[in-house]
Amino acid sequence: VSAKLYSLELSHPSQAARLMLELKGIDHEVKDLLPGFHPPQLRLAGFRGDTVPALKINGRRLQSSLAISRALDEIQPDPPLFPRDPERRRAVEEAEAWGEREFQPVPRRIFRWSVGHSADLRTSLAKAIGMPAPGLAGAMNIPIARHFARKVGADDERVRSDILNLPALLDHVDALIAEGTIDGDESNAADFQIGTTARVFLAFEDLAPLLEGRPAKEFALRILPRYPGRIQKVLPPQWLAAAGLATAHSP
Ligand SMILES: N[C@@H](CCC(=O)N[C@@H](CS)C(=O)NCC(=O)O)C(=O)O
Repeated sequence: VSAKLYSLELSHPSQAARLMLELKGIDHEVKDLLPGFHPPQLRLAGFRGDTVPALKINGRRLQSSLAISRALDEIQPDPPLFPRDPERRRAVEEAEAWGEREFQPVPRRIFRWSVGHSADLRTSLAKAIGMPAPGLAGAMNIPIARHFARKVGADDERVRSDILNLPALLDHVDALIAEGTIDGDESNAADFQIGTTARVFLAFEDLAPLLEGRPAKEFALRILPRYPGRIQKVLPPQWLAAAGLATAHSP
């Protein structure tokens, strides 16, 4: 089996796909695309959609973390990403689907809103990917940053409510851990889908405190010990306070 994973370094579902390839022991190359220029790069590699993870494996082109988890189980059944017991399999599929549909988009919207609103963050991201003159590159990237925020509906109202709802989403992750659907002895597709998303929240300086003391935090760090990004404090203090987060302005 030879595999090439197209990824964005900070993309949590791309990290999930990489971890699943590692679990399967499938030899693979990871190609990190240039953020903002990834759609034409993916087109050139023969993919139809704009999103990563995208995987070339055995002559097939797969796009979306859900398609990748299933294909990997077909190509290399052991160790399985979905339990063989039908009832447990259904629980894992449901948790994975929830993770992809409800949980995964949240840090993406908050991240893209943040990039569109913070020159400091744009500069540090430009620096991290080795752009020359990062301050200038960061300033020129406002239209690109806002385009990608609009593409996922990351407007003020949506992001404010994402932050407000985050404790309820983390409650759901903790419940899935408590019932044993995720965070068991053998990692499954839902572990990678949900664990990588939970891990990204720890990289947001504003949001990490929401995970403090939760089983979701240990779980996220176990699934993805190192995440390459760090998102400094850029979110409006009123939005954070509404989600129960103390801010610098609180007593
Ligand atoms: N939900 C899909 C899509 C993932 C997705 O939206 N990935 C983001 C990066 S985290 C992306 O590639 N976005 C590109 C774009 O919006 O142009 C999956 O799980 O594969």
